[in-house]
Parts: sequence; structure tokens; C-alpha cells
Amino acid sequence: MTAVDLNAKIPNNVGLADDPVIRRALEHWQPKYLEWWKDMGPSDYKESDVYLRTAVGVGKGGWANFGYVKMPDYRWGIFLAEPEEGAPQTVKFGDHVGEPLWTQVPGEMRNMLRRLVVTQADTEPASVEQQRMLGHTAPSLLDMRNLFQVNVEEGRHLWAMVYLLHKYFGSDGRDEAEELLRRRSGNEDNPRILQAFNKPVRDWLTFFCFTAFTDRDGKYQLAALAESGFDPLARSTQFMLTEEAHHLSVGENGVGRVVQRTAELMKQGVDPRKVGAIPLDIIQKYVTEWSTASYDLFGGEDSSNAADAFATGLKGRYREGDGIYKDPRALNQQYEVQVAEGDHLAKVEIPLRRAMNALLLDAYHADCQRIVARWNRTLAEHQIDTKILLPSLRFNRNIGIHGGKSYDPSGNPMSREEYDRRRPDWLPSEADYRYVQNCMVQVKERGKFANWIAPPHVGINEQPIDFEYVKIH
Ligand code: BYC
Ligand code: FE
Ligand code: FE
Repeated sequence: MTAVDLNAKIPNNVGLADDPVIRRALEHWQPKYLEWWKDMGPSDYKESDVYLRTAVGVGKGGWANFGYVKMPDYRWGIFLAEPEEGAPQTVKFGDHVGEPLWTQVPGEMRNMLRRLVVTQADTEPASVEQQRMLGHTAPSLLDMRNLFQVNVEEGRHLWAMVYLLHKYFGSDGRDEAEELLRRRSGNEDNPRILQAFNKPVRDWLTFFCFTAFTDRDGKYQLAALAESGFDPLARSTQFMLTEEAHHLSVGENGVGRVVQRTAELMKQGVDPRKVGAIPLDIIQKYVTEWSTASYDLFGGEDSSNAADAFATGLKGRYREGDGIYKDPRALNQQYEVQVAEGDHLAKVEIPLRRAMNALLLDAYHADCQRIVARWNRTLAEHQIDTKILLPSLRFNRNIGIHGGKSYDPSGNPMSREEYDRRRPDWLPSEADYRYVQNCMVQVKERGKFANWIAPPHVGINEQPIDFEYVKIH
């Protein structure tokens, strides 16, 4: 295992000190990255001291430091997880199961692997761009700090992928690394690759839905790549997952705190709309919007790309290595899915290998059910009968076998006319967005929170809730 070098220009545990070609290439990319951060990272607050965690190693005991940092001075580093002790160093699935892991990219896998790495990489800066204005309307210093924490770590995730591009893909990789700093979320001429990463994130309810549902896609995609037969990819994504857990908790707890505040008001007989809080029907529409946009991120249910990525051993199933699947080759099995045919549902069978995106989406959906159930417990505790519904995997899809078909949020097929008529009941309208935007007021006093959100139960890193998480200068 290579030692952790924290004092280098680029902190790393990949031995950059002994790899001058790659080190120089990355040191050449570094100022361009900082330039991008300055232009497209969080708007303002560059001089603020933010109580941030910084990855400093990969050991199980303690991998991060907490302390005040000005964001542009954040130490973005490159870290690979240590190989699991005693774990077999062989490919776990696909056609090459049992063969030694790859430490270089086999020629025939090069294009596919590059596409996976670039797609993964592209989402990281995209999310920072999407969230760049939110600091101005943070509902508390603690939330502002969480936003900035997520942002700097998405920046580090970009570094993780750019290292792989430089190290394993030669001049093609260097070109891709430049392009990653050129595409812009929502830009018509040069957009980010995946749809959800071009959608605007203008308010904090969107941010919390994004981190609950879209970062959660990140978790599942990273988990699938963490099984990869290409060892450097597996170990980069394994380490990214340790940071990802915080992003997911920001989202899950964030939406949960909005639900709690609304429930408290309703229990007191106060109309949330009268006091600048967010009514349940709008929360439901936001949940519907961002969960379904995130379903699309899994790609098509029936996908030859996914079959190839599995067959070659580049992208596995969720927890592939835990021995929960009966056949590591996934041959001679079918995946069943119900698709609208006219006004009823018909069964479609997909050969299992082609259904890898659908399998991963199912694991993701079960996880989403769990967080929504938690929000619903909060409602029940406040004697509120309404429940938040996690929409069916068929609803509001643009990608895959349900793409462009009309279903209600429970997944029942319906005519296009009826769908168009009922759509405003299900998805946020311009008026809903405007209403939420109007609730967004910046709260900078320590320990105080905007009226639309409950305080969290605990602070960050065992600090009190009224800790000065951001010192705004
Ligand atoms: N939007 O065979 P198909 C994260 C394209 S999030 C636009 O059905 P495939 C994060 C597709 O590219 C995790 N286009 O699907 C979260 C293909 O185009 P080409 C990001 C789409 O290829 C928050 C065609 O449609 N990581 O980390 O099996 C904050 C047919 O595709 C979309 C990854 O995604 C879409 N939604 O699967 C920060 C992992 N879906 O090639 C970070 C890497 C599909 O025919 N990526 N298309 O021109 C992958 O594994 C796969 O590329 C996908 C797509 C799962 C995304
Ligand atoms: Fe990320
Ligand atoms: Fe994330």
C-alpha cells in the first residue's frame, strides 16, 4: 500500500511523487480546476471560514480532519481505498469471473471504461454548478456548511475520476479531463451528459431532494463500479462512497426536517402557507419530480451497454461481492417487468444480463422506500393522515421502456389526455417553484433556522447546533 502524502501539491496515496509524468499532468490540470471552481463553484463566500471535513487518509479508524477552511484552499486529494484484507484479488462477475483483477485497462475495454469514467466524472462538477447560488439563501449556518461540504467533496470526486483518466487513458484521458471543465450544467450548447444534471437547483427543498434522490443514484452507481474488475476504479469508487454517506444524510434529514416543520405547524392548526413554510402537497410534488428524474439516471431497463459492462467485468450488480446472487455470470435468467400496452400492463421479459440497469434501479428504489417511510413516520407522530408517496418506477420517465408512456404516480397506465390534465396535481408548477423560492430567506445567526425547516437533532462532528459552522467575512 502506498503511503499517504499530504504535503504534496496534490495530496494522494497513489504514489504521485514517484510518477512524475502523471504528477506533472495533474499539476497542469490543477490551476484549470481552481479557475473552474472560482467561476462555477459556490457563488461568494470565498473568504468565509467553513467548518469542513477533509479526507486525509483511507484507514478505517479515521480518514478525515475537521477544521475551518476557506473553500478555495480546500486540499482536494486523490485517494484509493486499501484492498480488503484476505479478499480474493479476482474478477467477481461476468465472463472473466475468477481471473486476476486488472491493474491496466485491457484494450478491448478501453472505450467502454472511458465512457463510464467520463459519465461518472461529469456528474460531480455538474452538481456543484447546479448548487452554486444556494449559499445566499441558506436556512442556517449549519445547512450552509453542509452545502459547502457536499460541494467540495463533489469536487474531490471529480479529482478521483480525473486521476484515472490521466493515469490510464493517455492523451484521450487528458482531453476528457479538459472537457469536464468545459461542459456546463444547463448550457444549451455544451451541457452536462446526463439529464438530471442539467436541471436547475434554485431552492433548498430542491437541494434536499437532490441530495436525497440524485446523490443516492451516485451511491448505487459507485457501488456497482466498486465491484469492478478494473482495480483502480473499484478502489477509487470505494473511497468515494465513504464521503457519499454524508451527502445522503444531508438529503434524507433535510427533507425530513422540512416535513417535521410542516407537520408541527399543521398539528398546531397553522396553515404552513400563512407563515412561510412549505405545505405537504408541494413537498410531495418535489419528491415526485426528483425521484423520477433520478430513476432516469439508471439508463434503460433493457440495455446492451449494461450487458457489455457486466460481461466484461467493469460494472457489477449492487453488492456483487457479498455472494447474494446465485450466478456470478448471470446467464440463462430472465428479468420481468410490467409495461403499459394500451390501457393495461403487459409482462416483458429481459435476459438478465441486459437488465442490469433495472436490477440496480430496484435496489435503489427499495432504499428510497426506506427514507420515505421514515418521513411518513414523522407525519404519523404528528397525527397527520397524509402520507408521502414514492412514485412508481413507471411514472414520468424519459429514458427506458416506460419513456414517453403515460402512467399515474402509482404506475397505472392512462391516456395521454388524462395524464396531461392531471400532471399539475403531481409535478411542481411554476407557481409552486415561486412559492418555495419566496420562503427562502438566509439565516446567519448561530443556532437559528428559517421558519420552513426544523433544526436537526445533532450538530456536525459532535459540535453543538449553535456552533459557528461558517464564519462569514
Ligand atoms: N440522460 O444503454 P442505456 C453521481 C444515454 S450520480 C441522458 O439505456 P446505459 C452524483 C446513454 O448514455 C452517478 N442520457 O444506458 C450524484 C446511452 O447513450 P449512447 C453517475 C442517458 O449506457 C449527485 C443511451 O442513452 N454515475 O455520482 O447502460 C451529485 C442508451 O443508454 C441517460 C454513473 O452514471 C440519462 N439519464 O446507462 C454528484 C455511472 N441514461 O452511449 C454526483 C456511469 C442513458 O448510446 N454511467 N442515457 O450515446 C453509467 O453507468 C451509464 O452510462 C448510465 C447509462 C447508467 C448513466
Ligand atoms: Fe460525488
Ligand atoms: Fe454526492
